[in-house]
Amino acid sequence: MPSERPTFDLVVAANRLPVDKVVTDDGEVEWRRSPGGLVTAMESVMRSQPGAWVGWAGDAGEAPDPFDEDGIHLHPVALSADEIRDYYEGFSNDTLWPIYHDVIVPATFHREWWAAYRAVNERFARAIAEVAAEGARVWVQDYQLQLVPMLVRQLRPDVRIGWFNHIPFPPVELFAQLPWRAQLLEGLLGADFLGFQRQADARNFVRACRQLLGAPTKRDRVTVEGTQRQVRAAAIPISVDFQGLEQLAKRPDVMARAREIRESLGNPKVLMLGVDRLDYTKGIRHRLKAYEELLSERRLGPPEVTLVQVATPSRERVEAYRMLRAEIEQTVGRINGDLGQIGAPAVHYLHHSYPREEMAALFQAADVMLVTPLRDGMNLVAKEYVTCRHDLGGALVLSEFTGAWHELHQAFACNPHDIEGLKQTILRAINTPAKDKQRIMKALRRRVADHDVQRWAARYLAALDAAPEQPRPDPRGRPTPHAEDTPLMPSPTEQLRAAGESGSSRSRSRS
Ligand code: GDG
Repeated sequence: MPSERPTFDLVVAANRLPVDKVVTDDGEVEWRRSPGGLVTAMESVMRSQPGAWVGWAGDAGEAPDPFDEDGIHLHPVALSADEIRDYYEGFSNDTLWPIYHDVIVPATFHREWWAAYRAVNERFARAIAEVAAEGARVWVQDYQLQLVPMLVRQLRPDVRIGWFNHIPFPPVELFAQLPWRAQLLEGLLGADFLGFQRQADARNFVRACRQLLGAPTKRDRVTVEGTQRQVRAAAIPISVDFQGLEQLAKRPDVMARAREIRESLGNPKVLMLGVDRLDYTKGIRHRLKAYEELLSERRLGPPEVTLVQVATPSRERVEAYRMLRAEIEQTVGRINGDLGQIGAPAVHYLHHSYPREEMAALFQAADVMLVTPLRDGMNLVAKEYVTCRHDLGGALVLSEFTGAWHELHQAFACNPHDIEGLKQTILRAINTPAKDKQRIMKALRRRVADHDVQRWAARYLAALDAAPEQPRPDPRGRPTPHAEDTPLMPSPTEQLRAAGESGSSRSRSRS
């Protein structure tokens, strides 16, 4: 058991630490808290008990020494430039991301990417084992760290392990394409509790365990064969910091900025807004197509109507993202060329990231918010929009393929694949009488206010604590056998033993 280092009763592990490195003018290194919902949720939990956060600090090469920031102990994990390419951009974002999002673009499989994913997951597990106190709660985040639950269990059978998936979990028919499907499932089954955005995601996971591992399942539980261990998989949808964001949106300078934005756009009758990471899952192309058709059919048109599309730069070293960017920018150019007017472009396209204040002002300025993903774990933008509309103005067009839609049923629902239907929904969102839209907005806001991110974190940890006491694995760390079939690939235990063999795996690679 470690050592002179401090240990913690709550350990969060995520691909990234919740801070960004900033080098000041005089060359000093500072760490600035990145303002995500997860950090806010953790702040609320870590206020009552000190906690540690294990994650990558964002630069290639050696990791900085552990440090404390605003009451959280930050424990950086190193990634080499090759690992950023193979584990992060490769396996996480070009293998898992497309498979988990309905294969909107084809997934790429490379055995050396898998080897890097395994090696990095193992490094995370060791770092967690180092900072976790006896009997600690370990909360692992997201698809980049799916082997971590089992690896931590092997190193530290005394801790309680949870994992939360921020993105969808795919139907077994898609998941089964992964050459490493069995290892991923076994990695996750190292947890005591697995949290998902939707019930359908949890069900997909349970079904994958039954069909691909032959594991016995009952309702939301999977029994890990040979150990009698039971793992529960359930939906606990993530949310936003309702109070904090609403307060920001009520600030006089933010409200004044919202008015200024409308003025600078020529006070259009209808301002439509899209805010997304520039990702093929977000349905930006479908949104632009529907908008372009509405304009060319003269059912809408500038200067009365305009669209602001914020497309935050994302994963620009992955080919599918470079192609998407080129396509979106070409489409915006065509729409403006064909349908814009002098001083009144049809689309204001912004490939930037903005401060939170500006986002809150944009949300308040927009009459119609277009959230049209083809598949999205949750989509926090939808919840942020309604949070900012304390004036009960605005209308939310929301894709049925987002996790958010399962909570925000009153929104103007759309199927983004159905361009004709999407056009009708946009027109409905514009033309519904203000009184009815206010009633809808009130209901949406109530839902988000009652189910904010603090409640999400509290519910998650309560579910983790309530997970059944587990018979602990054989201390000799023997791999868990499959129920009926022989393992398709070595189990994580065997992978752990085989660590260091990545050279031979590289030579077997398909690429
Ligand atoms: C993953 C899942 C799930 C965007 N541009 C700017 C900016 N943003 C903020 C938004 C929002 C966040 O980024 C994006 O969150 P989403 O939920 O929409 O999408 P992903 O990034 O894909 O997140 C998703 C989420 O994890 C949480 O579980 O909902 O399904 O894919 O908060 O406001 N923020 C600022 N400037 C920008 O330019 N400040």
